[in-house]
Amino acid sequence: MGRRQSLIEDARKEREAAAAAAEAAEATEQIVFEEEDGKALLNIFFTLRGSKTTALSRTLKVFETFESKIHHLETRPCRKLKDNLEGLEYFVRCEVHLSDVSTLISSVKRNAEDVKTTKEIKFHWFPKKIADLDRCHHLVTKFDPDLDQDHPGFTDPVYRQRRKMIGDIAFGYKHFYSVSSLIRREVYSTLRDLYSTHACSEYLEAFRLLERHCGYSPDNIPQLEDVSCFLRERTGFLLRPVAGLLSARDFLASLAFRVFQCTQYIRHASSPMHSPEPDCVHELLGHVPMLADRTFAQFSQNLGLASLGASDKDIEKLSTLYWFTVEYGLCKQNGEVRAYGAGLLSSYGELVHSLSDEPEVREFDPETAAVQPYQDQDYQPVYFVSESFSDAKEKFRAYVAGIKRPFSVKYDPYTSSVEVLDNP
Ligand code: HBI
Ligand code: FE
Repeated sequence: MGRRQSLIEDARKEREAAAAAAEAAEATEQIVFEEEDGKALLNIFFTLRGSKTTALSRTLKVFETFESKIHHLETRPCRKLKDNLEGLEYFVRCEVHLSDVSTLISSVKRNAEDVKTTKEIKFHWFPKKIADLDRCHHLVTKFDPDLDQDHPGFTDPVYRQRRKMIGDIAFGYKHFYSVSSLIRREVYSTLRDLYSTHACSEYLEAFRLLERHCGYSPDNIPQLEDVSCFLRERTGFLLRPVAGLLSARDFLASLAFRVFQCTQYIRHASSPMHSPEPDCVHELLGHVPMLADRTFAQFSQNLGLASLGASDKDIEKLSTLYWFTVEYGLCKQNGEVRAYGAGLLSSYGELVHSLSDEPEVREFDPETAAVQPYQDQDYQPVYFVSESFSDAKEKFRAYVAGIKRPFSVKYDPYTSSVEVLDNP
């Protein structure tokens, strides 16, 4: 069969399948995942019995009124219905805003007969299995030393070239591969001195183990592979290299699979205590120890699962929640406030600031934290303090139940994949 012939054949099969689905049930719903959300693809079948010219134009007017995009329109012989004098059936495939679907259908029903519909809802594509994370690699150019004039390495071509080389290695990474990384002695020792008085107990325990088993020390270069193996044994989390700041959607999606996307280049030597973008100091000293805690790991994965296929608005809220918990969270411990956020534990200045009298500290509440404005240029003016990780996890569970998604996802740890379940 020639290519054109096979395309025609495919199109015919597709229409027949759509027609069969419409026969089986009126307004059946099927979820397809695409790049855009808030839109539905409708297949509408109808016949016309009145004066056919006005009936047709009135029916087509409905599609115009709802500004639907018509993908396909055809007529075909239909002899099934005895009182169908015209002997034709109409088939329209169109794209329409989700909120207009039911009004559009009822408007068509007022003008046409034997209306049958099937609906597909378009949602953002999201990874279904761990290897799909190879496609979650969309970088955000903000803070990139090649483009951001304020980046400490902007005027240093040698730094930029090395940063690019490490980034390219990460970019070429396919699931399961390893590269090495560095921690600078100065940062390591300075931060380490603060941990016993500023970090939460879960962090301190994991940090001790990382020093004992994974080569965390002021003078050593921990291997990503070693750290990843350590985390796998503790909580099943894996590290995979990434070339820079990822889009929030891709970054959160990987958490759903207990994968943490980890940068490997290090901050510019001119500012050892600060990096505008995530670097290996931030990942290894900030995130890794916390990911070794079971409850915190579960909380992180739940954030990721809630993000799969979510609308852009909900991604924004979830990433703000991530900011005030995983990055800048505080928690109560034995009557004291301690830090668990990676942004705090990897920044000497802000770690001290967060536990001083300066910032405002509020009780953690997901509804509030999800919409709290934040900035990524200076210390936070507001922090949220959780009673415990279990408490934060429970509160987050209640919050997620309020996010509208017409499907639910279930993680299968045996296959590292998510099952998508249609909600009835
Ligand atoms: N990308 N590589 C990387 N590392 C992060 O920590 C990170 C990210 N993208 C977005 C992000 N963090 C968060 O600020 C949230 O938007 C999820
Ligand atoms: Fe981070």
